[in-house]
Amino acid sequence: DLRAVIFDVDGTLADTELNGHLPAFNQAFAEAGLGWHWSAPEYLRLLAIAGGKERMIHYARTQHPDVAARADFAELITHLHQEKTRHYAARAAAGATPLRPGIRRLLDEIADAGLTAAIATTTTLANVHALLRAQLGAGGEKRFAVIGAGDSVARKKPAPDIYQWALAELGLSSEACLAIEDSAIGVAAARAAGLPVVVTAHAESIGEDFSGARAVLDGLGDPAPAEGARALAGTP
Ligand code: XBP
Ligand code: MG
Repeated sequence: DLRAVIFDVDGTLADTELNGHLPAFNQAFAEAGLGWHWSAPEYLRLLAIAGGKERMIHYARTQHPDVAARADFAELITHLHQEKTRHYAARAAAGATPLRPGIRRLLDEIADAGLTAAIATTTTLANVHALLRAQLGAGGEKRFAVIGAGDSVARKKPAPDIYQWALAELGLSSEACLAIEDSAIGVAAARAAGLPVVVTAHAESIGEDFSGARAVLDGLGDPAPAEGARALAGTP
């Protein structure tokens, strides 16, 4: 029996990457005077590496080995990530990262059905708080019984760790839960933890390998008004 729905955040609950995370990274890079700048297509490729710190480390090692070899590289990454997180939170608080269509309704339906909502994300906890407060109000975080984020676990998606952490916190088995994800690495993480997964794809994730998912949808929004009206009228 289904008891809980566990949501990914970035790309699933909200459109956060191109309007939130990417400009926040670029702001941090510019302020540090590194001369780094990620274009949208390059960033979408870099999303294959989950986690902002991990993504910057991968980028430096492959594109700027001189920087990666610096004695203070670890401190540089920590500093860049702190600044990036500050910029992201400010953007989220200003409303730059809207919920995807249908999410508000789905959260209400989950609560009405007596089910539990939870979060399993690789992004930083402060980012989740900023997003939920801006989009769902002061009580936004309380709509999720458990929030597993960022460095709660050592290994980020596609490792199963954050889902296993959330299951342990919920005290539920994987069969009692459903994961909602938007990306191939998210599907891989949920499947590796034994959860059934539904994909809510979008323009940036369509075409990724979602094998193992129960269903691949192009969003969780309401049907178009005309379609809904036809369904109600019972006409084809
Ligand atoms: C998406 C991610 C994150 C963000 C960056 O996570 O890969 O790394 O892009 O966040 P998910 P941080 O879809 O699992 O929510 O910089 O805070 O790591
Ligand atoms: Mg995602």
